[in-house]
Amino acid sequence: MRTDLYQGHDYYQMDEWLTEEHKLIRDTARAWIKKEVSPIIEDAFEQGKFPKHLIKGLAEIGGFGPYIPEQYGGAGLDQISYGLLMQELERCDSGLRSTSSVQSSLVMYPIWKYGTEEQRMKYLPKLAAGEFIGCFGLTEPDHGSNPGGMITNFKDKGDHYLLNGAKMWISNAPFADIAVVWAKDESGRIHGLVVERGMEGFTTPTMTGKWSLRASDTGELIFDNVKVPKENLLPGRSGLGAPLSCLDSARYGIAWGAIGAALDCYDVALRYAKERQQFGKPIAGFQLQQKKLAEMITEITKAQLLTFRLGQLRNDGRATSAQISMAKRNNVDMAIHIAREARQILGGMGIINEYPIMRHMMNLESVITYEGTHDIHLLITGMDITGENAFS
Ligand code: TGC
Ligand code: FAD
Repeated sequence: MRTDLYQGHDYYQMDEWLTEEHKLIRDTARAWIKKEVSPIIEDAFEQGKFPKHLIKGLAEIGGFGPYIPEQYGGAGLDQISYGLLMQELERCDSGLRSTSSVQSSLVMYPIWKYGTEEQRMKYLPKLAAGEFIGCFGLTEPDHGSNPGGMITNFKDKGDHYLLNGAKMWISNAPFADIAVVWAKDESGRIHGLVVERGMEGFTTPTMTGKWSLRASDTGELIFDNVKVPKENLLPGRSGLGAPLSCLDSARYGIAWGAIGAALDCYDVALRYAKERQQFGKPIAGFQLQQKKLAEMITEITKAQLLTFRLGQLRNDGRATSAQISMAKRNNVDMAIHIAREARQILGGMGIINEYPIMRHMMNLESVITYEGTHDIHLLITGMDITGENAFS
């Protein structure tokens, strides 16, 4: 088993912008990961299972609802803290960050923002403590990039709603206790509903065969005449903007997370290049390897600056959806390139699981697709700057 020697890289001294609390949150997460997760993550990835015994520890480091107010069990932290946590988690594995960001931004966030006080008190403290795991059902087999076309629907039956349809590619679905599901009412308007495991007609088959994000469980959500109590509808917001606003929060977390994956690849490649000797000297002494490493730290530093500024804007409530799209798209693409370059620096050793690089590379293929594909985020920027919609 490889010892996790990771140390952060801060080429532009951005740590000076962090508070003592930020550093404590980051360092606590890093220490927990090195002790509890790094030793088992390759195994979990190989087995294709999320290691559920980590849920308690994830809750303890603030991984579930870091910015949700303390009165609901969250940690009441700011957006930079949330970002730093996502960066540390994805530094280890994108699937680990997924579990945390889905729970925080796609399950707790909509219940907090659009739920009743009763719904908040019923679900949020349990989700924050990891006693409940949630999932978010937006994507359908025939509606991925275009969620507005969804066909999952519910009918008002007087004392309950009757829910029918199917969702696909849902992170955490196979073991989630609750699902925040987006479905159309009889007039075609989209609403969020909390569907609980055990409701008759609700099943969550596991999706198998993934070569990416293997340490995260992915499944379907099937609704076959599910009777959903009326009090499970989230009344605070309807329309496609409701789920998309949750995505803003999760995409912001991914922007930070992707930097974590890139930092890990860079860290491993830099250390390897200094140690590995060929032609009588360390390969770090060859210009071609230096070019790769120098470009990596340049791109990481640019992404760190972009994302830190985005965090400040989010703290002030001023970040736009289009700014978040730009950061998600740029950072994930940057991380994929760095993973590919880092793998080459390790030569043959780059392809085996003694090092994390191939795992990051495979994971990032999901990250560049979910929460809006690379293309969709470009079109969001395109529409923002031109005013022209090129989606349809
Ligand atoms: P469009 O007409 O542009 O917008 C419909 C309404 O929504 C509003 N809106 C937003 N509101 C809040 N936040 C945003 N980011 C918003 N973007 C748009 C918009 O103002 C409008 O409001 P109103 O009041 O006028 O009705 O919608 P469209 O149908 O043209 O679609 C736009 C598009 C393509 C950008 C959008 O649908 C999109 O982002 N597609 C990508 C789908 C996606 O990202 N799916 C993610 C599924 S969840 C997931 O992947 C989890 S992975 C988790 C993990 O494991 O980490
Ligand atoms: P499609 O929408 O079919 O896109 C296929 C290709 O066409 C892409 O390259 C896309 O960019 C391109 N394309 C589509 N529309 C346009 C256009 N207008 N112009 C130009 N190009 C276009 N969803 C959830 O709801 N909850 C989850 O928890 C969740 N977890 C996921 C976990 C994993 C591991 C994965 C892989 C996906 C997950 N998703 C989840 C689904 C994810 O959000 C979708 O896969 C994603 O939104 C893309 O949808 P799609 O796969 O149907 O691709």
